[in-house]
Amino acid sequence: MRAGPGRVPGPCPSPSSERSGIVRDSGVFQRSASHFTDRITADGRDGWPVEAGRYRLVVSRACPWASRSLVVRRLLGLEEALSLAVADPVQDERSWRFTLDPDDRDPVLGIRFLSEAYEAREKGYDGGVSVPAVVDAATGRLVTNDYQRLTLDLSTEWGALHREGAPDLYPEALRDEIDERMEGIYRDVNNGVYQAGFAKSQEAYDAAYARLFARLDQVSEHLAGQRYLVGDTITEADVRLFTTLVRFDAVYHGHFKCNRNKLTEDRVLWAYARDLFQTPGFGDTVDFDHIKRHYYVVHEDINPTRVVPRGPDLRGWRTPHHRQELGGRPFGDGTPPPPPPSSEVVQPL
Ligand SMILES: N[C@@H](CCC(=O)N[C@@H](CS)C(=O)NCC(=O)O)C(=O)O
Repeated sequence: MRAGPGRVPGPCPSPSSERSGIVRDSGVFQRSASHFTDRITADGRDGWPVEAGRYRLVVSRACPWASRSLVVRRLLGLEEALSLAVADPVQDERSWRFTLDPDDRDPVLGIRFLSEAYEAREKGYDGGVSVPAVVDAATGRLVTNDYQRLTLDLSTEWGALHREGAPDLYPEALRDEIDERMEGIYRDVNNGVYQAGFAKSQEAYDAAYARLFARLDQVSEHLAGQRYLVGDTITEADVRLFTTLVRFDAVYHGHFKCNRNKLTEDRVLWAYARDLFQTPGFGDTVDFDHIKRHYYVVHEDINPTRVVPRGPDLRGWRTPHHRQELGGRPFGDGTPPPPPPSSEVVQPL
């Protein structure tokens, strides 16, 4: 199924534009909905049954939406079942490309650009090409780019392939609370930083900035007394907050003008983010080099020189966080994941 209206079609946009959304007349950045919303499920009702080795997850380690799926895949131990393609953090006019691989081709899909999988799915497709994307390896066709649903399905539909000791990231009894938290965090924080960064009017920027820091203050207060966002274990809500916090000082604070304060200046959120970063499955998916190069090089309209800043100093991420004093059981009745496969190891800090 192809859902929702596509982005305004047209010639290949320049790499400097944010191609996953439009800026309205009011100057407000509006994110477009995912176009391909088929689901990979245990019963295969959309024609895509969960199957070990059948699909390829295409990500950029720079992208916060794709990084959710990187973390969840690690926590659930799906690395063998769902293989990984990592795109170059810097897109060109044909969007995401596999220039980190030998011969500039993804070795499994045999393609040079992710757009080829979109085209295989829909001939003449002229909408946005985004990560994360899941591709059917045998046919080379895109299955889904619905990042909101993808991680929830990895938790709830891929259960037969989870590792032993995998945590329950979306426990049934807590779903309402998790959904509610995630909704506010999505609107004001995950997407809020983009609305500040891509605002084309002072009013739009001011509004996004105000909502962002009001929400961060509220979340910080909440997390002062408990280790995780919902319940006493890591859930999907923590994954989604983490992927924005880990980028905050490196890109959002300067590049997106989210500069009331740095993450490191909020005692609670900084300790919370460090706690997760040091938890297996989180920090070992993060590549700050990819993150910085993507934002500062690709968004030419807000950083015309494309100069990538050297800072911030990242060594603080490894310092003690003391959050265990709040209790909490990170993996509930489960266990932490083992180290990533050698092919997926990211340069340590
Ligand atoms: N709105 C996107 C959400 C994911 C997303 O925005 N990914 C960004 C990277 S952080 C992307 O791939 N952008 C490429 C582009 O817009 O050309 C979608 O359509 O699914």
